[in-house]
Amino acid sequence: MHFNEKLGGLISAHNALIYRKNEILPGNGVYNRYKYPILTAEHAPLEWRYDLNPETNPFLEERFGIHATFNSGAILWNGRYLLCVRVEAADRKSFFAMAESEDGINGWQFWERPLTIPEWGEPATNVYDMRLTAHEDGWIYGIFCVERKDPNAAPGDLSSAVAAAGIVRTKDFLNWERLPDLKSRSQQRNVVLHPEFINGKYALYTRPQDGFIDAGSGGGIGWALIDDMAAAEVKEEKIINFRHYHTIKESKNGEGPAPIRTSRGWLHLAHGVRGCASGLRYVLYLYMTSLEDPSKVIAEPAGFFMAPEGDEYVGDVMNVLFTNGWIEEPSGRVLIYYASCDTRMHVAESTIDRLVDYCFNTAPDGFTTSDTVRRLNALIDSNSKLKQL
Ligand code: M1P
Repeated sequence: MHFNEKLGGLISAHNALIYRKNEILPGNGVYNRYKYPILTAEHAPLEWRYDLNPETNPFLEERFGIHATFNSGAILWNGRYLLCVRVEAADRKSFFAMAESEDGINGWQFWERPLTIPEWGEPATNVYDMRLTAHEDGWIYGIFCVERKDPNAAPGDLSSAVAAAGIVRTKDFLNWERLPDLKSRSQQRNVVLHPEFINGKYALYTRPQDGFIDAGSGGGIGWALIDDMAAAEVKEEKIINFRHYHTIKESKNGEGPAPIRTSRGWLHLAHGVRGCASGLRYVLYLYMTSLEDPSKVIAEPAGFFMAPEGDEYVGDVMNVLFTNGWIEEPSGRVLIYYASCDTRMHVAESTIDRLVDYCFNTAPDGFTTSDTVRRLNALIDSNSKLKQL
């Protein structure tokens, strides 16, 4: 086939993918998924993947492999729906790229170039999972995982790594100021900035971990107050959302995006991890903390809020839902951006009212089978008293 014909085919297929209209699916009352993933590797611009010059690429071969588009920070910024996407190249390195949509659901397209994030200290081997927080100090902060090879790894150990929290800030998503990495006694991943000052200080949700993979003695999602984001240091850290034996978060958990202020408390979205025969299973859960003291949990429904379904089970890292972005619209609609299997991005929608109702009116975990049966019987009992059933 002639070069131009081949290129025409690529362009039409790419446009068809980007402009495919998404469809809302029936839900469980709490949220609704949308049918199609909103960003996949195939959404990456053709200019990123192909040398489009027939003289240097007569076979129109892909020259730069994009492998996955996942774990995206999200923000509604001056009426614009933006994602800060974790894009993974075929060489396994992740980088960040902004994508934009007119309505938060359809037509997601990457900006022309990926983000160039300045280095701090020893250059990172990999960076990923940026959480965006529009802070009341006027900056938009991005906190992300910075991965470097473990300097203490034994000779021949080519997989041990160290995770730290990298920090950047911006006012336009084009120019990023790099601040020093978060100083912490432990490794850190899934660090998120609270949007408001707490007693004049910045507040971070942390996730202390003993090793690169294992949370170990890190008991769950932590909370630390920080004097200065330009010299951020975890001096004191307390666990506010604990892991528990035989729950969806017995192995690990981590804050998702920055929490949303509601009239009844701060609404939080997080991920929980447990082990099973097929490896680690990542699901999403919700909890609420007090407006007076955002480090105090006031509601947490038992179990998961969202878990992989259908095609979402399959991908690079199976059985994983992960989130680090959501958007609250002025109408109260909430768009939840989540990734499946470290492979692709999806969107689900709900409202603040529905999510808060779910948090306060779904019973908390009782940690035993008998308590689960008691909760189920309580629901059946109250339904049996209804005349219409
Ligand atoms: O592969 C699943 C997820 O694993 C990590 O999450 P956590 O730190 O909780 O284990 C992260 O690397 C995340 O990017 C990834 O999606």
